[in-house]
Amino acid sequence: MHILILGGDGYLGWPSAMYFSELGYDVTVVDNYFRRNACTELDVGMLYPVPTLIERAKIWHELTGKEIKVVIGDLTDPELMRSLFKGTIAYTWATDGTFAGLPGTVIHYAEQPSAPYSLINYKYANITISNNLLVTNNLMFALRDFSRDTHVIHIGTMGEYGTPNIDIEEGWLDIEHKGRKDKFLFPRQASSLYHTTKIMDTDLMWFAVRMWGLKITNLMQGPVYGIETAASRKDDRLKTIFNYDEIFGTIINRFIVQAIVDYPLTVYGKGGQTRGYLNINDTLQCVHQSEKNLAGKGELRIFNQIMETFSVMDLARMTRQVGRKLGYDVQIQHLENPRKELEEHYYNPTYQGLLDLGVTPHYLTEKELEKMFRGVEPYRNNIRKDVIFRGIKW
Ligand code: USQ
Repeated sequence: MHILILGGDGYLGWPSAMYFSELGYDVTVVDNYFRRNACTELDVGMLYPVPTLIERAKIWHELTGKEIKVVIGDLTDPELMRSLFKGTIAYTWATDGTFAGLPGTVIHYAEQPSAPYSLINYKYANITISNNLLVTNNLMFALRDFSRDTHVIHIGTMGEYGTPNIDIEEGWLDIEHKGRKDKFLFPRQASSLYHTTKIMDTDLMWFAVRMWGLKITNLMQGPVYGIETAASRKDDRLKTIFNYDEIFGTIINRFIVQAIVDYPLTVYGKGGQTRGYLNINDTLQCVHQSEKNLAGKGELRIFNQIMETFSVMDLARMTRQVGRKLGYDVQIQHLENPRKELEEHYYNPTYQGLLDLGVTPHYLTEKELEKMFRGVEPYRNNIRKDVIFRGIKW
């Protein structure tokens, strides 16, 4: 019952830590504050200040009596990664400093997650490539050398597939070629450098599964939205990092913030770009079900982690409708698209695997959108219009 969360300070990492701790798991989180430091360096603003990971673990301990052990450190350093499995790790904060033991599951969120960040210039491209690939490779070798039975849950992205003109399967595709059949990873064609590093992650993990019999679940996630989880309702200081800027904010979270400050909704190009979306609470469910029903030895299991699909214009219209009901004068603007992507395309992904494991979807209803407006409103005075759109070009 020991879960190790790499990237435990992030938008999904911290809510996952509280979720599993609440369920009675022993949880260790590792983070080097990459996201926070990048937000400071790029001056992107955040909806509200968030206590450090150590402060949050202490608050959690005071409120629940449960301990989330914290390691502050950079997982691109192979020795740090290896120490988490060798038992030589010194915790940065823990009430009990003895080694928590080999983890049954590692959840790997420790990646630079933003497509625009990866395309600011060659420097940010290189940071994205080196961070994401080194962390994944360090994890693969640490498991090979110390803990081949640990199950890995890696957060991949639907963006690995791009927008092909055929149905998207869950990770794999059966091919018949010149009368012979085989199964291959579904063709990947990412439209950002960040998404390309996720393709390379998948290839590193597939190699490790074939060579060393590791057990890996790769969750191909779409853009996540939401601000509250059950655990964060205990205390505002436990709320997750919430970005609404062009670099780290994802579209639904951005649109809600824009509507609240009368900033016309930033639809890039025609707005026919269609993606699969999910609520942050469903990410937690998906990760939990993947943890309970683990991948087999020598298996790279892939699920598409989305609950429904929308176009950018669908989202803009829904936000406008709910915003207007709440008294906001929401306008929609079509900006020249800073990205290179199809603005009208076929999109038909399969996403049955996680539902079959028992995940119950929360859909993006008007009520859900209204809850998000209510969650953001108290912080409206913190919202900076200057970070909403800067136009980072692909
Ligand atoms: N978009 C707009 N206006 C905006 C922001 C985005 O029209 O103000 C459009 C984008 O052009 C894109 C779509 O909305 O077509 C989604 O953009 P996004 O910024 O919400 O998401 P994306 O850059 O694709 O990346 C996010 C997460 C990433 C995750 C990915 C899943 O940051 O970590 O991997 O969603 S997916 O999109 O399925 O690849």
